Amino acid sequence: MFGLIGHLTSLAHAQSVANELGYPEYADRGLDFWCSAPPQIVDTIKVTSLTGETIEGRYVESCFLPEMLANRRIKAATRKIVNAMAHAQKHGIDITALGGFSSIIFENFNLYQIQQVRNIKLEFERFTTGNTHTAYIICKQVEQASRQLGISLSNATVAICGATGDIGSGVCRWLNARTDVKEMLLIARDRARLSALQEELGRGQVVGLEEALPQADIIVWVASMPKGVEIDPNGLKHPCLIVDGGYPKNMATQIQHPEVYVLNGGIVEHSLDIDWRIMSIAKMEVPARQLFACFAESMILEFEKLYTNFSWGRNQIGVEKMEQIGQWSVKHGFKPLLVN
Ligand code: NDP
Ligand code: OCD
Repeated sequence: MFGLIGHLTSLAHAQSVANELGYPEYADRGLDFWCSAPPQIVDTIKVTSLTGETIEGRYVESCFLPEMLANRRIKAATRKIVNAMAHAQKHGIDITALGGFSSIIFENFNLYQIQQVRNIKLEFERFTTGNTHTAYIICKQVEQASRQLGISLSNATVAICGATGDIGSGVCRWLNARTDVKEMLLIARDRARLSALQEELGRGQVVGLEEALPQADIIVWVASMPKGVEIDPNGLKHPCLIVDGGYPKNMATQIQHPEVYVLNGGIVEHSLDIDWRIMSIAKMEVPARQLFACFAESMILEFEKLYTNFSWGRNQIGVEKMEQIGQWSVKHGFKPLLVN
């Protein structure tokens, strides 16, 4: 059985969907309440591969909210993640993806140290960040959507916001090794990590966001920001392809410009309908078929009977593993979401 650990994007989002899912007692409660709420299994899922095999999974809501980080409720945030992991393990889930901020919190706050959660000793090999598949799908979106829009990678400048992150560094490695992209602009806050990445790649310009945006034909957003930023589409190149892989979205507003194309980044579409209800809450356009690539990674590992933390640790996503998960992704019927 596979599992997905996820969370909602804001307190307002959580309050608005709790009723709909049959949790009226959560609907009008504030951040303090969510800080003490236990994890819940809120969905049972069935997915069928193109090979014909059907697998079953569970969605575990951790009750983490990004406001916990913004309000420095760090202890609550970390407890949410380890409690959700213990919950998944207690329910016999073999391989669980740590969606959105779950893996970021796990790594940033070194939660390896909290292996014992009440009577459960966490077996970390039962969890995967899902980031290898996410990085692979974002790269395929860049390659295929740029072709749809007539942007040639060999003439293109690609800005990667969150370049030094787990997904961002995987994307940079792929663009460097597997494409002929003309220029890469590397964006993040920590200069030392940017220099280390630049040295590893042997290329790429380290620039600030303001300087990068007007130069970029393609912008990949994979920064771990609890709230999105506003950008002015008139200050971008036209055409410009934006692949927003953040969860919550890195861009705060819906961009309305005829030559700026915004793609939901790190999203796959499955070839067959999936029996679940969570993706309508996550506001997918086609909720029966579209899902986060990190979640798809745990499904793929279950289909392949690979009960191991395929994606783990930080900044170790290499192109060979991306290629491997990519082959399995195609085999089981997942496709990157492209421009309509
Ligand atoms: P990491 O924490 O590993 O990396 C985050 C990156 O963002 C770092 O480079 C960090 O560098 C940078 N960053 C953070 N804040 C800012 C900022 N204000 N301005 C510029 N750069 C910033 O995160 P992941 O790679 O694991 O995840 C990245 C995003 O992808 C998250 O939003 C996550 O929720 C989402 N995600 C999406 C998935 C999907 O299936 N679509 C799956 C998993 C994750 P620095 O701190 O130096 O600025
Ligand atoms: C990307 O990084 C993946 C993160 C994905 C998060 C998925 C969100 C799914 C939304 C469904 C959640 C329903 C929870 C309702 C909570 C009610 C109270 C227990």
